[in-house]
Order: sequence, then C-alpha cells, then structure tokens
Amino acid sequence: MKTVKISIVALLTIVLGANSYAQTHNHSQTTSTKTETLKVSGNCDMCKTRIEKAAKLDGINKAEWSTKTKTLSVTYDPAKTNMEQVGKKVAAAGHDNEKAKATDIVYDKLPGCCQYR
Ligand SMILES: [Cu+2]
Repeated sequence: MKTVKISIVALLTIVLGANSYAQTHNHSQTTSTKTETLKVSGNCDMCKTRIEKAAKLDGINKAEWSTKTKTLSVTYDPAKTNMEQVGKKVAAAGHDNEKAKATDIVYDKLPGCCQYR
C-alpha cells in the first residue's frame, strides 16, 4: 500500500512537472513581441482614448499614448502586424502621425477640443 502511494506521488510530480514545462515553453513563444513608439498628434484625454482604441488591432498587446509627449507606445506581435498598420488605423480615427495623415473629412469630425492642427 505504501509503495502505491509513493508511486502515485512520483507520477503526479512527473505530470505536473511536464505540464509546467509545457506552459513555460508556450509562454516564451507568445512573448516574442516588439515595443515601438510613434509620434501621434492630439490634445486631450479624449484623444488618448480614441488613439489607443484605434491602435488596438489584432496582434497588439498594449497601446499607450501620452498627452504630454504625444507619443504612442505600442507592444505588438511582429508576426501579426506592424507600425505602418497601426499608423494607418490611428490616422483613420483622425490623428496625424509619423506613418500616415488623417483625411480632412475625418479630421473635421473630431470634437473641437481635439482639433490639433
Ligand atoms: Cu481630444
């Protein structure tokens, strides 16, 4: 009986150990991300919300825009997206940036406090 108990414990240790190895392994695969910054025009907290929402594409882990530095910091998966795509999306939401410019039509629809030009 004692031997059975011991072998169960041993088995569990092996199973759990293998499992945690698999998890760490997967983890290292999914964290092959890149962080880059992009200068994005804007003014206020409303701009911040709009810019960050626009930047949240598939493959974007984190997008944060600073009202102080006017810089958007993006952490993304290079296999899924790139800074050109982020820039295009942000411009489509009305904010000029290093990669793309907003069209006048989109820009004119921004609330007055957000018009930075
Ligand atoms: Cu604004």
